[in-house]
Amino acid sequence: MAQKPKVVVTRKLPDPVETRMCELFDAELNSSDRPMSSDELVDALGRADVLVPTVTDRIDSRILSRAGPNLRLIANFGAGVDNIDVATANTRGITVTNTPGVLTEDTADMTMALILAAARRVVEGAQVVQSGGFSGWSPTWMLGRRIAGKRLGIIGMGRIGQAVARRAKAFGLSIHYHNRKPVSPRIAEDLDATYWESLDQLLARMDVISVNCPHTPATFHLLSARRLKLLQPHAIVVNTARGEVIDEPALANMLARGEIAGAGLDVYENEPAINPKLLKLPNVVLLPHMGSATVESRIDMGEKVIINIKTFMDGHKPPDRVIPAML
Ligand code: 8YV
Repeated sequence: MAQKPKVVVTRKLPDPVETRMCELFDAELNSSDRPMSSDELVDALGRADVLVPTVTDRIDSRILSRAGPNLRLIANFGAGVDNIDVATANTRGITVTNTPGVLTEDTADMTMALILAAARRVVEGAQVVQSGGFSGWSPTWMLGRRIAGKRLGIIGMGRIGQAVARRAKAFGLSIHYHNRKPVSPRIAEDLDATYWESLDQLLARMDVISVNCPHTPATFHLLSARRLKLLQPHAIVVNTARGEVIDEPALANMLARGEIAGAGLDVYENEPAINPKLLKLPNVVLLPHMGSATVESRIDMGEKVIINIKTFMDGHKPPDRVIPAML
């Protein structure tokens, strides 16, 4: 029997995924789940045929320049690959794969949860009750804002953006979006969606903004201080994509000054660090990067990783190969 490939997994993955990996590969697991330092990553790249990193591992050109001769595949556990310098990897003959599709619905659910939580003060209300502060109902207490009938501007109309649009439409929001190009006429009609080529125009007109695009050099600080200023004062900003898409200090300042009404954030510019100003604000709902955090998503992501490794090692094109031009 041919020797099994050495697969180094940087973080603890769900048990069924790890078990299957041990059956198929010479898998090196990380039961402690402690993130690897960059020196440890360099070591891992030196001994692996395949590396399975996550969003918490930064595989940049410096680290890739130290990769061993056997490293042929980086099978990312995650859809976003902004943690990996894909172009450099490819130049060095290393293929990169990701796990698209399987976390779409869960991430879209979390986006709706944040829209609702921010608009209807869900977390604030829960905190009042749990701290023993609920002294009775009042007609003018804890008033939020209705979402039905409002305009939602989705930035990035890929799989997740469209899944958000489907849900939001059912909640009575009207769908607007900005994307590199319009979606197909059939999808636009199904979603009753309005395309804005100009992001500035979209921002100035929306009640709720949802960021659903990947982080690439082109989307870094897409919501810059200048663009955030275009938002209406009652607007809510939700981000379940990547923190780097928004200028986080500018957002925090505007929220603190009441220049926009609220925000629901699952991701941050310098994770796990969060702008300290945000932590003190009453008008934000802050989650710890939980968009795909369901048992189902994480197992499906692991299965995708396994399929990508297995197909690649069997000499075929892996289904989820990332090509830099796609980014
Ligand atoms: C994952 C994500 O938890 O897949 C992604 O791009 O942002 C998350 O949902 C994370 O990336 C796992 O590496």
